[in-house]
Amino acid sequence: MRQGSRRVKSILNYINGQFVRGKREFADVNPADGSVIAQVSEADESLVDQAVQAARKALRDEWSRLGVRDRAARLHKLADAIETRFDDFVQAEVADTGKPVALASRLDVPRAAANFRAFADLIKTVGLECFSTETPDGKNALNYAVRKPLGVIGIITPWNLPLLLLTWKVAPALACGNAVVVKPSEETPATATLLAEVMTEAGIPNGVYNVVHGFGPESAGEFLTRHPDVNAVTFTGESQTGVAIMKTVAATVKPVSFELGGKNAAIVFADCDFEDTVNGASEAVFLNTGQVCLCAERVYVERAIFSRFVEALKHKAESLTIGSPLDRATELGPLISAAHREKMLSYYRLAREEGATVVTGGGVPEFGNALDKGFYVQPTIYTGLAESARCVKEEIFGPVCHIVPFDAEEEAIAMANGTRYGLAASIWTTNLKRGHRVAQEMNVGITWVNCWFLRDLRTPFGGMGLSGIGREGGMHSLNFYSDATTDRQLFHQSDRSHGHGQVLAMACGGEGASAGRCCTCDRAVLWARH
Ligand code: NAD
Ligand code: 6OD
Repeated sequence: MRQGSRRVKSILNYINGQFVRGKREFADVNPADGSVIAQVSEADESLVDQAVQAARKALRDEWSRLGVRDRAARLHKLADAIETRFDDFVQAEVADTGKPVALASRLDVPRAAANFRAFADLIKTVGLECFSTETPDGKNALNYAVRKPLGVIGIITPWNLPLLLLTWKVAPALACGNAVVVKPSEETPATATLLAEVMTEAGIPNGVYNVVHGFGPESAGEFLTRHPDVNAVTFTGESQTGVAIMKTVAATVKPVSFELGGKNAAIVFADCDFEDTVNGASEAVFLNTGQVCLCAERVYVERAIFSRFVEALKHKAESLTIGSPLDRATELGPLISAAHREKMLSYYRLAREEGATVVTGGGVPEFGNALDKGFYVQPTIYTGLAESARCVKEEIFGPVCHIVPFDAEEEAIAMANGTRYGLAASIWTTNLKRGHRVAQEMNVGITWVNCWFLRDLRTPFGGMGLSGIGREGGMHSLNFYSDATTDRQLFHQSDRSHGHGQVLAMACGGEGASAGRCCTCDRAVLWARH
């Protein structure tokens, strides 16, 4: 399709290894200047069904039957393929989200490759429970668990870190032997589709990874979550969307993993390393134009350094380079959409109505060029709001924070915990004891001390309260994306001393057992069930 003299590309659905056009299209808009960069093909209910059936077939015929090492090797190839097309992924992510090219190059795309490597390595090394036990009549037995894929996983993701968050779910789902149907955000469809282009060269069979485009209610998102052949739903997005999805999946009793919104706090003690803390807090508030679920929108600062801290963070905010995402020097890009900017500006107005003092920002920057059509806002800092103010209670999801002084540690803890969200917190202090003590008191899933968004992919990630259900990361992801079942028991005649040991006997699998003997040790197997 042509727009003016420019060619606008098409972004298609990806089903069973083929790019597929839907009956309707919607526009993919570049947030930096409001231009249409692509027409996206919307999947209707029948296309979503085709994707689910393709996934079910691929799962049955091929993927779940591959050995773990083989699956892991292909996930490594996928990581390599992402790196080979690094620039394409960066450009697509930047055009869709408006995030600075420097940020996409250092965070989003490297993390996509790292996600596949992390789960490929983990799946090869993890074990499950295996116990030596005895039958009631005193014979030796092994009782052990095996990991089985759940089946077809519906993956629904948001627009703020599109590729990072999508691969955070696709990687462990595939590692466990599942097939997936992903529904990326309607705002950022490009990198999920680009990922489809590298699936075949990485040796991922057709139908294992499928992409359907569209919206939420009465569109691809809802069709996927209510589909009876989708075995589990993993979702990252707003808490209220989580509520809607939970109602839908209840009808077919699917397990869910929810990573939802946050209203995160940073607590800054007077004994902090001041410069490091101001830099760290600036990242925590403004990274990705404040559009990271982990961003701090509430900053509590010990009174002795309150004024100095406010002044220093103001200086940082005003020094951030706002501009074109394509410029390597840009630190702050636009918000995702005109609608999100309108929401942001409504909170900027509300803050004033609620009695905030505007330390800096609160408006829209002017560029005098095409960027004036983009969805930019100024980085903004407030003080002076009551803890009960809506701006302090509600997730805003932009480059904004409210700074509040405190006198005592307990007061800071109480204010930080005064929210129904429970995703993340950061504590800034050089007193190590205090750092650990306060971290333990935070009612959140993730607390950082003297840092922020420092991730080891093996640790649990997720929130409490309105911030989510379940944990992903490392073993937590594997446990969500698979069922551990105790489905085989091999019984050996009383023989505790045999050199091969009982675990080896277990590893010999069904054939040895069905032949009546253990294929490893050649002793008689008294009884086996498969
Ligand atoms: P959103 O909830 O509006 O949309 C997320 C996805 O859900 C999109 O793909 C959308 O099409 C789909 N969707 C919407 N309604 C649906 C429905 N009824 N059924 C099925 N699918 C539906 O979220 P967003 O605006 O894209 O993202 C921003 C939000 O995501 C913020 O609240 C942010 O805090 C949260 N988030 C949380 C985490 C986390 O790890 N906890 C990470 C990133 C973003
Ligand atoms: O780092 C991660 O694994 C993760 N899920 C980050 C989420 C960021 C939210 O915007």
